[in-house]
Amino acid sequence: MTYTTSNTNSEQVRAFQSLDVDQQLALFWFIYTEMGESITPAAPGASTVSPPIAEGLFNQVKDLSHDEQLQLQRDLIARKNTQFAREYGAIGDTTKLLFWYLLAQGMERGTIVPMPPNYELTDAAETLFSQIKNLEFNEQITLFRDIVSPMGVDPNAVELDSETGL
Ligand code: 45D
Repeated sequence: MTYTTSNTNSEQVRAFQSLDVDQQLALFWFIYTEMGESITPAAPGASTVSPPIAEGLFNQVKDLSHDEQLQLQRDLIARKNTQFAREYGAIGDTTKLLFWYLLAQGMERGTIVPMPPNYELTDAAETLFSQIKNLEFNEQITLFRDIVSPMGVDPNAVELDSETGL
């Protein structure tokens, strides 16, 4: 099955991006816990996803300290120009989704920095969360792809960064 990228979710994408970085991470976590079992990464021949590439990126994160893991995720959302952000930016959208999914699973298993207990969403994030819960599964997938797609840095779309040399 293919999921086309469309503009129908663009309002929600904008709402997501207008949250501060930590709220984006927190909301994304709550979405994961909500979707839980409905995500089936093992779907045979699933679209254009590349599991080895997602796992390669995930393993890089797994080996970092918890503080570094959190910083790396914040940097991806903030599109900070790092080596990792460029690797992320070079992969396909569905593979990006799988990478985030692996991170969320790592949080459950304790290999990735967990959510602090009792962390609360702002009203804006809560509102968006309710809207997302009301979307059809396919609409949710499309929305998440549109959210994770522009994270990181597309290595083909930026000039050399004088600060980082990347
Ligand atoms: O201290 O076609 C805060 C595939 C506060 C298969 C924090 C798929 C401060 C192929 C920032 C909150 C499976 C790929 C800490 C399709 C603080 C295919 C930390 C579908 C510690 C369609 C917060 C895949 C953190 C799908 C660390 C639907 C938050 C995948 C981290 C969906 C949050 C994936 C994370 C989802 C959330 C992943 C990592 C919803 C990940 C969500």
